[in-house]
Amino acid sequence: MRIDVVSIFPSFFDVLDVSLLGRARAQGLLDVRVHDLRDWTSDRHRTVDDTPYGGGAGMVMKPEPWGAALDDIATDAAPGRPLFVFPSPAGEVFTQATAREFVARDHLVFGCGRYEGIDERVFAHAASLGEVRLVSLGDYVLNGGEVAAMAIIEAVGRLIPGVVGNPESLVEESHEDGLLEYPSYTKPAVWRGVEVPAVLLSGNHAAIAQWRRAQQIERTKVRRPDLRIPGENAGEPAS
Ligand code: 6GU
Repeated sequence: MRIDVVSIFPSFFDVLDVSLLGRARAQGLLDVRVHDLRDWTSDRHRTVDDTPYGGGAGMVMKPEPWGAALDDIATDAAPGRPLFVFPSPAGEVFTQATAREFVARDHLVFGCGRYEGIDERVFAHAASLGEVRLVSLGDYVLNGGEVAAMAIIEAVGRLIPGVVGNPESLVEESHEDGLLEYPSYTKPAVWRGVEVPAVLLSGNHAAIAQWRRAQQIERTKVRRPDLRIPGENAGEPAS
């Protein structure tokens, strides 16, 4: 998979060299290229922002550098039209289902906005070069798209076959089955006076699976009442 990132702070992405994704890049499973938006400016000050039409606080990212950057990256890249991902608190919420959609693509291009956002016309232009998604991490505000893009790249990157060593660890985790993950324990069996739940030491695999499922359902109900429990009717109490 090819991923291009456009940002005015390319060094945010230095950490892509470490851990699982760093190894995936070294192995050629993931081709990530980070670009400085200012390389597509043409004035002496390398200006990327300007005041908003209509007034208001803050600055807006100018369309010209973005247009030039996206044109170059779309034509340079692998065959097929890219998926442009613009992290934005005004976007659709990014979920594990979104990550699975994105990993099916050959080429992702992340456009990281700062300030009050990017001139709206840039999104329409990107849509002429490929598909466009505006994606939010959740209902809070970050200073720019970089940290969100990192999170999305990690969530998508670990779904590429071969990136995560044991593929079973991909299915047995929070959100893959619509539920939060069950609690985990390791040795010692008693730590600071607290015992590991006895069922986990029983060797009874059916009982363990049943206990884990019940734990998943219980903690999902308590911690995430907004999530549907698979097999239960929405909003109705179990009869
Ligand atoms: Cl994707 N961007 C920004 N700037 N803030 C956010 C976000 C994204 N998701 C949550 N907050």
